[in-house]
Amino acid sequence: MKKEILKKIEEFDTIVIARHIGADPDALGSSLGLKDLILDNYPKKKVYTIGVYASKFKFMGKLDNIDNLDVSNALLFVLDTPNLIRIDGITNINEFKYVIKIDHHPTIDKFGDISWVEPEESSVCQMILDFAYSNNLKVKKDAAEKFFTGIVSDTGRFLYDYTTPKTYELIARLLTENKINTSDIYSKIYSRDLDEVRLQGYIEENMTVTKNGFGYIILTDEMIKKYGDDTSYPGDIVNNLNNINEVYAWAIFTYDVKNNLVKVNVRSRGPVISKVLENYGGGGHALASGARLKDDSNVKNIINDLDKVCEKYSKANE
Ligand SMILES: [Mn+2]
Repeated sequence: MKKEILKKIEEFDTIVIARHIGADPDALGSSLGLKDLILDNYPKKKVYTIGVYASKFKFMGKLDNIDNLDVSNALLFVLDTPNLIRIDGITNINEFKYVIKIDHHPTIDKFGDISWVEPEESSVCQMILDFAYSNNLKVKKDAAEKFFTGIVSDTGRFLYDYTTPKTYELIARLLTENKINTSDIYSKIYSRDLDEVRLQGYIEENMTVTKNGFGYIILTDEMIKKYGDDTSYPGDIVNNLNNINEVYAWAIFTYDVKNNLVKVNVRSRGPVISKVLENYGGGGHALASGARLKDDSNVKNIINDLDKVCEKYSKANE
């Protein structure tokens, strides 16, 4: 698989790299890092990384615009994205000559002329780094920093499931071969606005916890405005509510009035939650999922479904 993918990179002059909407450091690190990797090894290629991102991720690199690009002879990479509707910036992948999917989410849509999907890999950054080393490609500092950022972020600093000996081996080689300033990267990923920290305090104080071990909170537009008016905060905060004895799974529902939707961020330390979110047009990993609802009509249903999943889990583990 990794050899075949390299052959396709060598074959195509124009390469476009896409990833999921609501980009996180793994999505950005893998797409921007793959671009650096290709250009460092094949300087004559034309490579574009597309989509939009929140301003807090500007430090990861610049994105490209392909509005005026003829893609009929281009190779498209879709990274870190299990379903077609979540690809950022592309409505029809069939406009491209050849499509390669690389992902570590469980498959939702099968697509791609090549589909390299490994749900047990910690991150797509880890997969691309593995791809690079397996093919003896040069991994220079620019790419190395992006891969490091994505792996650190998707593993929660080597804390979550799927942080394996392979993760540490790849990181060890990366840090041996590249002088990268890891503390600078950590502070870029983990420095937070006071508003966000205070919003987390509000959530911790006011979250509802059911007798089945499901914790949730609904953030109104008023609350969002009170704490800095940034609807990307909950997506970050949700990762920090782990390891509470009374809570097996937890969710934050956020009214995003500007974009006319309700964002749902869910995490779990046991019960599989992704199936519930898939039923409402979302999805993700077994223990980390989300959805974007076009209105609030299903909020109660999602709360009930997730509570049931926790009930089942708590009964099985009593
Ligand atoms: Mn990822």
